[in-house]
Amino acid sequence: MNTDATIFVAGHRGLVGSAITRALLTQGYTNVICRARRELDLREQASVRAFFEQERPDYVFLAAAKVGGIQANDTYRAEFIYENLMMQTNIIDAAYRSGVKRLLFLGSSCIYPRDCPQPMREEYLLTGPLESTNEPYAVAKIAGIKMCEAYNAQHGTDFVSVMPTNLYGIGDNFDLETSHVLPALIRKAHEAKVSNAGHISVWGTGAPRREFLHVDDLADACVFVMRQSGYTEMLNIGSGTEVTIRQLVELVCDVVGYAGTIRFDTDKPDGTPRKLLDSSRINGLGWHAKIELREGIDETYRWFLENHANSLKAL
Ligand code: GFB
Repeated sequence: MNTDATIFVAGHRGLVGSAITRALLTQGYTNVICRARRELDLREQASVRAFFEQERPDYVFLAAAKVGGIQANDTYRAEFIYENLMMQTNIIDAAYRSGVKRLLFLGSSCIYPRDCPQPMREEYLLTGPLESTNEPYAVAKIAGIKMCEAYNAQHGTDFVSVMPTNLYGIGDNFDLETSHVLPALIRKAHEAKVSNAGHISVWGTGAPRREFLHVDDLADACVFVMRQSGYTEMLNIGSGTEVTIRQLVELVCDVVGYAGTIRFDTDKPDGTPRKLLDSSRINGLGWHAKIELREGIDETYRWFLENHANSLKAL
């Protein structure tokens, strides 16, 4: 991927797309193109085709997606399957038609069966039933992976899919209803500290285990994979660092400086009991995560303080 190649980052305002854009600019890529939602509705096939015909990008990072935490996935089931299928289908097909050199599709670790053997290897895809809270999202992501594979097989394209583990970092969504666990805990602990509240409420039992990866590590991995021209095997991208939700709350409270009580709200779902990726395939290609969990949470909290702490009501 030459530094003057035309690179389209779909979803450049999201957690992942903004991190990929930052990584590309930092690494000297000079021709990164992005479109705001009001300029290009990725759910509209004709608009997406016209955009690709006109701009003729060489490389595409497909990071546009409707995403959210366990509750958002479970509540907006129709939107999660419809919007993701539409956006990714339009982009993958338009990329083929306009002769894109290489496309990288962002999947998710929730594509693997709910009760998958751990750590989860790429070949465990479609070997068992999915977790119900995020099944519509997972089905859309599986369709994207299979579409890339089918286009490679029939049309000889160079499309690759990556499966990140649970992500966090700067640019995250801190809305308590729709966010993932890590930004939610940062906000809850911060608000409790500021208001001297005696406890914070955490969803579920605290027993589920999750692996967390800083989004800047993911962005670095995505650029790395994009450079592996001709490599089309699906790749897990994880940090190898797994914690229980209880351990995560304790870590976040420590970073934020909140010493109150933690209450578990067991009316809220736990979701998948454990989701640890086997990342040996990408590690074998020479990529490894670098950002430690504590260091990443500390940085994310500082970003939250600078960008959100004074305007929480507006979130
Ligand atoms: O991050 P999270 O929403 O994603 O939740 P999933 C992880 C765990 O943290 C669950 C618990 O067991 C939650 O019950 N949790 C505790 C909380 N307190 C909170 C809180 O205040 N907010 C949230 N959100 N969780 C999503 C999938 O699943 O992960 C998506 O629904 C996607 O499809 C994404 O794959 C990476 O790991 O459970």
